[in-house]
Amino acid sequence: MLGACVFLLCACGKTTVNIITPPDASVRAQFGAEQLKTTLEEAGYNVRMHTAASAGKVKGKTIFIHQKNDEANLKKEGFSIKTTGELTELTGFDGNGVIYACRELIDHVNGNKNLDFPKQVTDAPEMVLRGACVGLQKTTYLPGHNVYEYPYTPENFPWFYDKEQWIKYLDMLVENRMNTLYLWNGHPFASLVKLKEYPFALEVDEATFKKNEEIFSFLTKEADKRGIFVIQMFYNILLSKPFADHYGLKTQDRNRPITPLISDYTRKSVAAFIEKYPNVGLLVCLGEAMDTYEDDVEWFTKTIIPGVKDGLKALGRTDEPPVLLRAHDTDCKRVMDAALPLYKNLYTMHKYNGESLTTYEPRGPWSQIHKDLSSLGSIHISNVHILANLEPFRWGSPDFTQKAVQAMHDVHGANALHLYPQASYWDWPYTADKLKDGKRQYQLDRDWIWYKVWGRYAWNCRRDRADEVDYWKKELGEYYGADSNTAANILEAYEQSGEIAPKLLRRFGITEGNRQTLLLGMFMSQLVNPYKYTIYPGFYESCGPEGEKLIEFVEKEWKKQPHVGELPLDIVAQVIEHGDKAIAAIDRAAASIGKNKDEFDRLRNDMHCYREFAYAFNLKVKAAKLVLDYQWGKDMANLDAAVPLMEQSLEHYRKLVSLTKDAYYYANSMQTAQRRIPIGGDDGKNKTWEELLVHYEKELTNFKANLAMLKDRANGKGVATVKTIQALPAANVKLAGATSLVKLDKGVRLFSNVPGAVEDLAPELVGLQAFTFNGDKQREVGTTIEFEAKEPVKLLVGYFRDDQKKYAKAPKLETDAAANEYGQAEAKLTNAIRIDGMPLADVHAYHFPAGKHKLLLPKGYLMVFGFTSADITPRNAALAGAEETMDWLFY
Ligand code: ADA
Repeated sequence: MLGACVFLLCACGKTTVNIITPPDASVRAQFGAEQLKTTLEEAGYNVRMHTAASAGKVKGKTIFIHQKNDEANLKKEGFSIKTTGELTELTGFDGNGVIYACRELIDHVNGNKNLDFPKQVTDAPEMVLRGACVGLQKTTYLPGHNVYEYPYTPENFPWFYDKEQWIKYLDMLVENRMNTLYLWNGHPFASLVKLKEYPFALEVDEATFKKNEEIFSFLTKEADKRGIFVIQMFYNILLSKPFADHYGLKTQDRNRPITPLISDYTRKSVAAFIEKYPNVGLLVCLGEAMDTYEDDVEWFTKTIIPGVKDGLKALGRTDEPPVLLRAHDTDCKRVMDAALPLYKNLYTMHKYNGESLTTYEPRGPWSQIHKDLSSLGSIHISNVHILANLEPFRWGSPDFTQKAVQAMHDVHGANALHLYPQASYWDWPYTADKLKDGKRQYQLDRDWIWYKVWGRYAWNCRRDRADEVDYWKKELGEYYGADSNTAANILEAYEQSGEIAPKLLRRFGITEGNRQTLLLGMFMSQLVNPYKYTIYPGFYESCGPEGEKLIEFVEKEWKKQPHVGELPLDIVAQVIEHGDKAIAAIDRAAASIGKNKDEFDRLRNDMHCYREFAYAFNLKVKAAKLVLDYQWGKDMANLDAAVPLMEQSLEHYRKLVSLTKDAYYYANSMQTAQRRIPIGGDDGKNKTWEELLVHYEKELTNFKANLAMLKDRANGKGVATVKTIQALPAANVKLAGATSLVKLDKGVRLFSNVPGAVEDLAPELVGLQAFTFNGDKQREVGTTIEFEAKEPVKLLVGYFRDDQKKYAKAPKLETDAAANEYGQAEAKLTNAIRIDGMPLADVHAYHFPAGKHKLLLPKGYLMVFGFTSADITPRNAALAGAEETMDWLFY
């Protein structure tokens, strides 16, 4: 029978290729060989598989696979390929080395369509971990749940149970030489393990639990075969909902102390997980639901590590599987210093440019964090986190990526990569694209180039740029069935457009965090007074080259001071040029696309979107510059001149609306009140350009009206109305526990341990029932407010404007996704109260419905000014002095 087949195949004129594997080939080596076989067969060859023992004397083209870790010239995961005559020998240092050697030949067969394999190649990856993540997260919160809380169920994540899709994903990772897969979830344990001591903690039903066990083992087995290590990420301190309900606790509360119960539950969860899934690593986020660095150290050393050790002990293991520690929302170096004596195999991870992609020239305090961590000597992973400024358009600039990976090595000292999806992280596996047939597009299909660019440079970022251009032309030409010229144009479009969002965010943004969705645009008020929106500290210093914000630039112009670094007007000039070049290139390519035409049309549309966006932004920046000139020179002509620029900006924005209306469901995939810039994303609103247009039209109308009013005033016509500010009425609530209250006014003391009294305060606050505290006690145990309200109320909390450790930290969405849980993220009144000898303070309002409530506030000095039901108009109460800001012109 076999003879007959061989004869038949030979009769069809197929060339035969022999693949010889070692008799004791590892699972990975076998997998590599199988993949090679499939590729050769698909390319029209007849493949015969042999083992070294049974091969005998084979004739013709032969690929001999070896796995040897004693070859002097080979490194971990490395390989060599040697071809002499008809014989090509592949030698992998380990299983992964064999897989990658096979992939090298696969790429050769696919790219060159021949068997002229390289005479001699030796290669190995630069980065030791190269991986991507998938979020078991959703665009909105589940009812009754908070951020990150998504049990693993077929209802929540149908795709998670789709084996075919996983195979496709894992194969994509292998194709890109990636060796790690991360799964992100708040608290995965209660979906994956049962605890004898806490059986009620399980948050999925029996049938789902079985499915989870099954799919987890499937996934880890298939991943392992491909040389991929699966790592489960989790946040702390999160409790399963049924566990929390059982004990009357919240699932997460940043300000609660560590208790023996929650520590024991978590320790047992971790132990059970390690015991049950010995091949799955853990990625630990010591936050966001945990407040102080002291707690972080304690939690990691006394709960997490003991949990891992308990699991290992139960298995009788003495080795230490890797445990990865995120630097997000903690002092990672401090935690590492405390943990390393207890557990050696620790890795660190930190965000590359925060939650956006902004630069390949990182610097400043965030680079220092990387340097401190990489100098510990353990493996340091660079995390290309949520790309908040790239959502939702296509992005794939090889040049930018290569330079970014070089910076990871050279500036940060990182030697591993963790990669988020390019867009739509919270909506995995789908993209935001609206397809003509009403189906959803898969990220894996659309964003192939995203994984390819990062995978390629994680392997080796020192490749020659000229060769790289050829390489990407070939890849793009292959994908779009296009000739080299056309492919060069597509590449040009990617590289030009790839600069737009990074440059604009780093020069004009409020934050790199997903608090901001850049590609929806920004308000004039945000351009002329960014400080009002709380620029995230460290962002400008870290996420781009040195330069000036628009507001600084204009000030220097007026003061005739020298400019430094990257300047805002240069940047907008550059981005419109990038936009023009991108569309010129993509339009040139359009006539010669042979394959994937629909996808090309979408890519082309994205390029046009980027260009309109750049134009709209440029004109707005120019208008904002004139408004800032008015701030300094009081020349009304500047304001007049801003109007047509804003109008023209809107024209481009309208084009953007029409380009996106039928192309995109949304811009941002995190569709919650956590998104604040350009405008709140509460209840999934304000996620399309069409929705934003209305707001941008309104800001122009407001501006025109305010300008008319200014002119009237200048002509002595309008009457300047001076609004008197009313005190907020105190709301009636029933307080639980012993509380000491005082009627708020000048001269009262709010801290029993501080001599200073209230020196000055915003009129809104006068007469409210403020609490008095002992600040030292607040530092030690935090502040708890328990009350019952008959109607919806706001609790007013004062945070000092000072980052010394003794003061409680105001809510910050960049490190605490729950920081707007009560609508408290932004200060309502800034510079609103001064106590003798203490810094000025801002007032945040925590909103509560009628009912009983218990609120834990962070540790450190803070003030509580009592309750009101009245609306509060946000404003700068200006106790620091009335700085003139121009944002009012747009309200
Ligand atoms: C911020 C961000 C979250 C998440 C988090 C993290 O809080 O808003 O969406 O990305 O960081 O885990 O880094």
